[in-house]
Amino acid sequence: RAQQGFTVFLTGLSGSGKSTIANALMVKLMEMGGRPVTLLDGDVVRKHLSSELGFSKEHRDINIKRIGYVASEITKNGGIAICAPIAPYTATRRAVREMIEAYGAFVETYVATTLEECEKRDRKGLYKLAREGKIKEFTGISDPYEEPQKPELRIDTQGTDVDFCAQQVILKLEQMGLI
Ligand code: GGZ
Repeated sequence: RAQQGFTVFLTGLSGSGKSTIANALMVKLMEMGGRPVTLLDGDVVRKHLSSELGFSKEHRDINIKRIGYVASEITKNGGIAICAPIAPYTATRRAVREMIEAYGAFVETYVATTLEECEKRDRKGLYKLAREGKIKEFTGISDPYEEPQKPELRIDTQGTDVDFCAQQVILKLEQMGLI
């Protein structure tokens, strides 16, 4: 029997490491072979699927539900979807979970890098701009991030490398019988 599809949904602050972990995870899953793997990264989705949207709660929710819909179609067809948006709202994450669990497994993975650490790294300089008020509604600074209370997996990135973080997802997928 063909294995069921599943979605790995990485959520966390800007600069928490979601994209980096998502890319490393994609490589590992592709190396295992056999099944198509689709990456739905935050900024790529915003460019191609949600280019008209901003960062109000309403627009973020539309963005996340679009990602959820695409991931649910991939999951339905037995594929693997990796999503990496901020997805700051618990209720919206739950709605996406329900969409996907109709067809396969939803593996919510909280990339739990603290705001302090993200701001210290500030790889793209966005936190500085947000502090200066030059970016409005910036998650963690002037907009909420509701921490996942019961994610399937929580990753602490501080003091660990990306390969080890991606490996934790692989282990969880094995434990859940998904790979
Ligand atoms: C949060 C913002 C904002 C605001 C631009 N708030 O680190 P990045 O740059 O590459 O990732 C962030 C990305 C967030 O888009 P998402 O689609 O993941 O967000 S959500 O799930 O809430 O819809 C950041 C950039 O866009 N960015 N303005 N105000 N992040």
